[in-house]
Amino acid sequence: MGAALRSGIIGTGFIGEVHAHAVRAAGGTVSAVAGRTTASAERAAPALGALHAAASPEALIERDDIDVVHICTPNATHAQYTKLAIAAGKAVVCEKPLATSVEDAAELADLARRHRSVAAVPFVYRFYPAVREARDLARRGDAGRLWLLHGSYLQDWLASPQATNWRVDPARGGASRAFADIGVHWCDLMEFVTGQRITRLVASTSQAFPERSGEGGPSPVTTEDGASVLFETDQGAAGSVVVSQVTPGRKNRLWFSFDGTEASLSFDQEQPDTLWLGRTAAATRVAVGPDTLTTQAGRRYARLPAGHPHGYQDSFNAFVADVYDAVRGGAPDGLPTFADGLRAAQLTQALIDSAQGGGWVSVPAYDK
Ligand code: SOE
Repeated sequence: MGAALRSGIIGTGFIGEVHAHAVRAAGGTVSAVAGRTTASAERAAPALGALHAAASPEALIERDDIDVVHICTPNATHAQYTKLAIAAGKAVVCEKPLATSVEDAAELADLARRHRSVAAVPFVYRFYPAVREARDLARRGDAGRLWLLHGSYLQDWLASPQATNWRVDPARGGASRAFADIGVHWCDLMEFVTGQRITRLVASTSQAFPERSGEGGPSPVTTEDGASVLFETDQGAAGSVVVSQVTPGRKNRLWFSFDGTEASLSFDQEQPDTLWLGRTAAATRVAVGPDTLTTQAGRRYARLPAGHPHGYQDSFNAFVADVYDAVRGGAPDGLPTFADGLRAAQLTQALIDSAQGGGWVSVPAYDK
């Protein structure tokens, strides 16, 4: 274990605080935080445990007491800060979506590759022990040939026309909202667990509320509240996913069933310590905990003793711990990088093209 890594966090909202906790859990320090103004950074510094409030994101990136820059700002600003951070020789953790266009995401992935930067995107659901266990079982062939891949990712924090957020605005959040914000998590998890890649998709997007509260009264919304997607994979499987941010009562229900010829694997982020392994003749529940996990891959991320639930922050902590391991020269398995951020941007563009009348749309092959 080398000297404590020093981070800088750009962004003062909910997710910035989640990153700050994870940095400390990984043994790092938060040297500085930056927001839209010096005053917003000063207000956020105590909650983030940051030693300094930077005058601007640019000033934070230039500091020499920072090894890793965490970019936790509205989506449309990710590319500009990421470019500066890579050019300054920093490791980068950039929130998803990495960029609001495929071109920008491709440029960032290329830049990170050329600079050999540690450059990660928080697809943090990969860091649930039950998900690692599912991936290991799938890889070992325990479920047979996975032929039907389905699920949903449902939330309700936008389930009212009064509810609004910068993500609703395409200028700040990007042309896709529900899919770019949470649908990409589901697709990342599906590809990560099954090892299959989506080759083409057809999508329909919809809105529960075509108007939402704006500064001068109700204003039209162009981004989607929900999306329904059918897809095919490079290994001959078919699948579907429904994504929504207007499903009353569903807080953060990322759910999947990956069905094989021998067994089906099912996971629900709202009951994250349980991995369901279903068989025709007998059904088994595999509860997470050092004693009940069957694979090393799952056990590696089960940091809490049996019976203590693993939550969202625990997954974030595990993700950041692996990023910092990589910064120190390690090679943690399954770290989501800018290549995965680019993948998400390509899937999002395919969804937009399809929903705009494009029918079945091909998705480029994954480029590690
Ligand atoms: C809001 O929809 C949000 O915070 C997403 O931006 C995160 O990526 C997801 O993990 C939880 O919900």
